[in-house]
Amino acid sequence: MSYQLWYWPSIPGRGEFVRLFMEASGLEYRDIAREQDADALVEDMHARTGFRPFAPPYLVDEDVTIGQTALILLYLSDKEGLGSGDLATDLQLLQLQLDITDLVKEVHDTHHPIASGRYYADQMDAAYERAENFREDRLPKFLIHFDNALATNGGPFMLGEQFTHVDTSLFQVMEGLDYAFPNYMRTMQGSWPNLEALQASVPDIEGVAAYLASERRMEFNQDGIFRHYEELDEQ
Ligand SMILES: N[C@@H](CCC(=O)N[C@@H](CS)C(=O)NCC(=O)O)C(=O)O
Repeated sequence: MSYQLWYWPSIPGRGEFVRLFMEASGLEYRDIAREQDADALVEDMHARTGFRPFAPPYLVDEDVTIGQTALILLYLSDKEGLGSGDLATDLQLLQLQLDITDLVKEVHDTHHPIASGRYYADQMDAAYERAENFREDRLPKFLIHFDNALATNGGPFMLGEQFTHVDTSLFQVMEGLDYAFPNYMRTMQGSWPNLEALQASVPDIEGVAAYLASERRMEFNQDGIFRHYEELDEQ
């Protein structure tokens, strides 16, 4: 039985974190809003009752519907036997995935620091200040945190040789940062060697290699979470 993923069809966004893990793990899924359209997503989400998701992405597995990227990944990992096999370690992996959730929100807030619903052009001054603080303070703090965590089991992945949902997500984070902040990432190259090794290793996972070469893999774009604005990447 294949999973149903619901996410906005025009951006990689948070849906990409779910796609990457499913592709890496060889899980069958349908990307429903990409088969249909964004209206179908809105209609489906609002038709759901009970403890329904607040926002996409969400995953439907027969009569189970789960929202929140980190929880979707935990659900898949647990159900498919793709975790560590130890509760405490699996919760620590979830902890890292939630740290990624926080980082992704901060990336988004560099270009939309005041309101998600307003145009970038209407919040550029605040964005400039927010991005400067993000580059100088917040981003290195997050990346050092993940780099240190990767040293725990000798790499290239969090558990060593076995990849987890945290590794595919960190790959997407590094790719997204290269797209959004190319000057910064170039200047800082070598500062987080374990993350750089992970970024080089994830594309070698068989399912990921096939996915990255396929049309299913979406390019970053200026409507997504990771966006490139030169003025936000000044050094
Ligand atoms: N914490 C949630 C955030 C979900 C989220 O913000 N989804 C965005 C798209 S990436 C959305 O459509 N938000 C609509 C809203 O917040 O009203 C997660 O990690 O999945």
